[in-house]
Amino acid sequence: MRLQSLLFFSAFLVVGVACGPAPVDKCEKVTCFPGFACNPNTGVCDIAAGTGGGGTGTGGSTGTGGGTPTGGGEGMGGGTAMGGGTATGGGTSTGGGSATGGGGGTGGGTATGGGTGTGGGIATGGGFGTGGGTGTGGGTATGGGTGTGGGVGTGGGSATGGGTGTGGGNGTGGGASGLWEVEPNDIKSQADTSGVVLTGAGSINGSLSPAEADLFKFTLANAAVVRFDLKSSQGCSVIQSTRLALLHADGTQYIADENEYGCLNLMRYLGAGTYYIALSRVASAAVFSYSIQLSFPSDGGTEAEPNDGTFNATPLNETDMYVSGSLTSTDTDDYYAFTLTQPRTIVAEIIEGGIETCESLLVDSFLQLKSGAGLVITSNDDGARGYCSRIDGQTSSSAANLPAGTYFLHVKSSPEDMTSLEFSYRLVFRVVSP
Ligand SMILES: [Ca+2]
Ligand SMILES: [Ca+2]
Ligand SMILES: [Ca+2]
Ligand SMILES: [Ca+2]
Repeated sequence: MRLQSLLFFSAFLVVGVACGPAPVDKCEKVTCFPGFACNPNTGVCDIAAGTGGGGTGTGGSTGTGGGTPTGGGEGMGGGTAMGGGTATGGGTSTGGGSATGGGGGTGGGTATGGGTGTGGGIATGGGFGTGGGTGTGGGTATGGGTGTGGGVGTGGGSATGGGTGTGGGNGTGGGASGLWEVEPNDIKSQADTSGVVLTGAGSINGSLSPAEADLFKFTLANAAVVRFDLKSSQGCSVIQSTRLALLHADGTQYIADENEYGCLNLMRYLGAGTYYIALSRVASAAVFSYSIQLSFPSDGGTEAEPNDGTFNATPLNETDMYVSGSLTSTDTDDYYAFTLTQPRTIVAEIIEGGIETCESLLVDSFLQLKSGAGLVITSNDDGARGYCSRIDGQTSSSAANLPAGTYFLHVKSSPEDMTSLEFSYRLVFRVVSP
């Protein structure tokens, strides 16, 4: 009964509009802020979720790497999508990253990492979407970048409130910094055909579900210390039961780190060549989006002996660097000094310096962080790979947010180990934000 009344009433309205005087465009002299659209019936600027919208996205721009290009269109009622990202529909998406949903959420929402979308996005390849909306888009990024990424199609825009953007751009790189995984990439041969190859500092973004693995080819032109950091824009707590491994060119495992909980990192001095980075699950756990960042601490040369006390410590003058050193039966203490000009968190790690590796257990270091007065702040014996040491202010408060001042890192052999007193090592030192 009620439905019938409603239908009748609606029909009446349609007829009434069709036969009445031409509607006045109250928006004729109205200029709205980006992301808002003028309602021709009221002349009021409103977030564009509602009707009409209109506008055809200017999309289709080609964005590279993270892109600046404006794609996705700036349709009336739509937002602005920059890069490989997303979504009109009311939001603003920068670099394929985050689209803040505008008007009511259709086509807006949050696109994490250039990958996905709200707006109904499906993330093949990156991020994941929250929110609702309809349509395919909001920035469904295949690979976060190439191709359909960022919203070719109805995404990011169709529907109410947004323009009909065919846009979103073709940005390679998906907007967020770095590359995006291309599935399938569960085994080495798939990693080869995916075309994703890391060649230097940068990052690779993707998402990992319980039943798969993600492999990436990595080539190194010159020998270097390479650091692989596995993080998530959702925070370290979402990274559970995960293994980060580095494989040889033949697919056999080189080194690995795994966790029950938290961000992961691997650091190794590597010769030039081809490797694979492999991310997999050691137990079933929820899907998470991730970024593996590759960085290269700079080569700070060799320790300056004698450096057996705080008074003659070898200086560490850079914020991401390594120094090569060695311990012998007659040189049992190596001191390094660094100065913080403002409160900072530090990470210091011992890795192999010669043919003997951390995993061989023949590099059994002991590392201490000391105050300017030479007092021990914190110590570590085997916190890194094998018997190598790591002091990590990112996971331990003792090396976090250190006040400005001078500090020392004291390297010696483990007091627990009477067999591995002599070894070469690299001390990798990094200053991070508090
Ligand atoms: Ca995979
Ligand atoms: Ca030494
Ligand atoms: Ca020394
Ligand atoms: Ca040790």
